[in-house]
Parts: sequence; C-alpha cells; structure tokens
Amino acid sequence: MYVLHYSPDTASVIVRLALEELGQPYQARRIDREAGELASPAYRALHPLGLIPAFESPDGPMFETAAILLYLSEKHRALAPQPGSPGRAAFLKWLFFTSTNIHPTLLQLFYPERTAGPGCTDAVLAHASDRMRTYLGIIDAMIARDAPDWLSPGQPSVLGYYLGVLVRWLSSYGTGHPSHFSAAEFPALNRVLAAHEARPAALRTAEAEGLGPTIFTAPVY
Ligand SMILES: N[C@@H](CCC(=O)N[C@@H](CS)C(=O)NCC(=O)O)C(=O)O
Repeated sequence: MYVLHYSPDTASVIVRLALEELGQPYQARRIDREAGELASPAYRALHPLGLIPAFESPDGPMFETAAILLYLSEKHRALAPQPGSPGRAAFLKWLFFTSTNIHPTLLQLFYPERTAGPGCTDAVLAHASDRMRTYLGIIDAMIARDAPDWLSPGQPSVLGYYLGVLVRWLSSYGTGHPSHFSAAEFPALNRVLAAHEARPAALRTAEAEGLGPTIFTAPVY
C-alpha cells in the first residue's frame, strides 16, 4: 500500500487529493514537525532535504510533488493524458511550468528570507508577486484559449489539483496584501478549480485535513 507522509495543508495534500480521486488505498502518516521529524535520519532517508511530501510506493520512496503526481497518473492511467495520447505533450509542458515556476515562486512568497537573507525580503516579495501574477495570467489565458480537457471543469486532473492547492495558499495572505491572489482574478482557472473542489475526493480530503469549504476558490483560514 502507498504511504503518504503528510502534514495538513502542505504540499502533501496535493498528493492526497490525487490518491482520493484515484480511489487508491493509502496510509497517511502524519509527520511530527514539532518533534523535528523532518530532520530525523529515517525521514531524510525518504527525502534528502527533509521536505514534505515523502511518498512510499511499491517502486521505492519518492519525493517532489510533480514526480509523484506523474507516477500515480501513469500507474493508474487516469487524471492526465497518457503517454502517446494527443494531449500528452501539452500536459507535460504545463505540469512542469507549474512545478518549476509557480510552486517555487510561491515558496519565495512564503519564505522570502530564504532567497537572499533577511535584509532582502521586500525586494524578493515584490519580484515574486509580479512573477506570480504573470504565471497565473499565462495559465488562465491558456485555459481560455485552448480549453484542454486535462485542465477543465469537465474532468479532474492532477494538474487541476496541483494548481488548486497553490492558488489556495495564495489566498491565505488576505485581501489587501500585495501577495494576495484569489482564483476569482483568473476566471478560466477559477472555473476549473471550482469544479475540482466540489468533487467527492476534494471534500473527503478537506474533511481529513480540516481545510474547510471551497478549498481552492474561497478558502477559509
Ligand atoms: N519541490 C518540493 C517542495 C516541497 C516543499 O517545499 N514542501 C514544504 C511544505 S509545502 C516543506 O516541506 N516545508 C518545510 C520546510 O521548508 O521546512 C515539492 O514539490 O515536493
């Protein structure tokens, strides 16, 4: 059985959403962050940087959210265009766009001191906010233009869940904050996320991790 090492409302929830949507049995093992488990030798054997998530599969331990999502979607032939199918190239392009641009920029917004030290946080935040607006605008325009079925209101996808959680966190700053973004600013993306958050898999995940209602489009913190 899969084992997901998780902490509520961190990147592990993206993997949990995919597992719930796939209907795959898994064990959710809560990480004891306060006890320093992320730095423990046992956890570092699963994830050398001590980050969340770590994931145990029959093919070995895994880390990196996008890699786990890709692995699960191929293994269970769902939630993404499969190798050889028409949408595959575009799907891969936008999955990696998300994991290498949007996700790291979001981490800069939450931990601006990690980029260039505590003296540079204002500059890092300003640049990261601008980039985030650009990235989400590009995704929104792509959905409106191409209407891809692998990122649509009509069917769930690993990319829909990935973007949903990232947009969720961007709402946590609260309106008025320069780094606050809400899904409503990006109408095509908003429609995709609204459909994903209403699915039974998302509702079960929200219940399990105490995330509240409308977890992507209007999260309550
Ligand atoms: N690129 C990694 C990023 C993982 C990551 O940054 N996880 C955060 C939680 S959302 C974490 O472990 N934070 C703990 C820390 O930074 O100490 C992935 O996609 O899995």
